[in-house]
Amino acid sequence: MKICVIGLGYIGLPTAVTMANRGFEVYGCDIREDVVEKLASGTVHIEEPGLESAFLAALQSGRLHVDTKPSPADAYVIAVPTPFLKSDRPSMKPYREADLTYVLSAAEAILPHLKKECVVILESTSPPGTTRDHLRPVLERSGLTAGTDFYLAYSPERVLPGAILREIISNDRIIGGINSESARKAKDIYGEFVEGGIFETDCTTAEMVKLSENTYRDVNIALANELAKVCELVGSNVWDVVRLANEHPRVQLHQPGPGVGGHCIAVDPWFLVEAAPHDTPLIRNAREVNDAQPARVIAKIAALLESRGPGPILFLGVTYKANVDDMRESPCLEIIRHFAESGAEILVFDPHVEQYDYPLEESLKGAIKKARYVVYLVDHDEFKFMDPELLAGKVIFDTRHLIVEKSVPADAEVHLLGSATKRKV
Ligand code: SAJ
Repeated sequence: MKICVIGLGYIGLPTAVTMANRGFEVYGCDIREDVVEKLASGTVHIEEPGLESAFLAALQSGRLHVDTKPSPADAYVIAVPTPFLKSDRPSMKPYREADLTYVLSAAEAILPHLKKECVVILESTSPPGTTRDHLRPVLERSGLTAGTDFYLAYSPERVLPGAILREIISNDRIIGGINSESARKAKDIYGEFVEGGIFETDCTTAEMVKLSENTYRDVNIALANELAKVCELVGSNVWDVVRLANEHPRVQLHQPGPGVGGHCIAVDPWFLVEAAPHDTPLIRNAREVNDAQPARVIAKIAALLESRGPGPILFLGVTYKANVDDMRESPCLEIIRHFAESGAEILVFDPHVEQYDYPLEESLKGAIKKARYVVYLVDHDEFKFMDPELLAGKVIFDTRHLIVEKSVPADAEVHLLGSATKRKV
């Protein structure tokens, strides 16, 4: 079976690679010529554990081909971005709404190749109704009818960056068809490589499932961030509170932090607000709480600088979360930019990032030596086991609970987000 995967980014590329390695003839395409050139020369453009070797294996098998245009195929998988734009709708102002341009131009690109019995699957996270009300009309301009002449389904990607290749196979899959025949046809394809359960439903329900999952996480992170504020006021430590509350069999509190980044959780809840602007105050509020976290971190560091005097500030981590190279929507960007623009002496170290707006330090050790303030923004593994002597005399602000008592010398001053007590450990 020939599959054409449209969009070779964080989801499309691992999907194309997995399918090729499971025996499909895969034609991957991306509108970015630089990406296609790089891939054609045997180099992957994103950091993801195991991706490069799996990609090379797929290329060498002769079953993976890359191009800037779609090829005729039996099935099309659309995995393009759905960014969000500032909204002009009065009910959404000052918020943003989904931009379906990439999804719709992918559909346009498929159109000349669409024939009877083809299967078209959208994987991009999309507002409810996208498959039925936006994708279907474009594809039906072919003169073919979705559900009878060709099959149309929505199947959200659910993989966790950092564990994509494993989760693409092991996670359960939701497949929402425009009708049940479409869901079944799409299931036949995923059934070739998915080892988790595959659950069939309609396409709008599948779109809602995806958005609900990420919104669940966003709302719970907002709750943790709010609990952190309460703990600071009442003289408790939120990390202990979360850990102990989670001993309850029906409680699963999330972790507080410097904010929510990435291209999913910080974006997707807005698609639900867009669908029902007057009925989603909780979701909107959670977004606002999480978006305000970087400003809280900035205020806390500024207060330390005010009372302890100026000095070089080392920021540890730039990415949106641990052990990835992705900086999209990272809360660190706002925090670091603030201090850089306010004239503070800043140092930045992130072992996963090669290029950034400000110079990056080459070694963790060297960077810490130069710093007076050490701000932990990302919980990369590299930051977990630090030579305690390096931190002697430093003023530390930890937004991720990386500092454990034993790892810090007595004369370091440690401040922890969500904890009232300055921990002199
Ligand atoms: N974060 C916290 N506290 C937490 C958990 C996360 O502050 O307790 C922050 C992280 O530091 C990061 C952001 O939230 O800045 C998002 O990180 P994440 O690991 O929660 O999620 P993503 O964006 O990397 O991946 C999510 C996943 N969704 C869920 O776990 C429900 C993934 O399965 C999805 O495939 C992905 O979104 C997506 O593409 O939608």
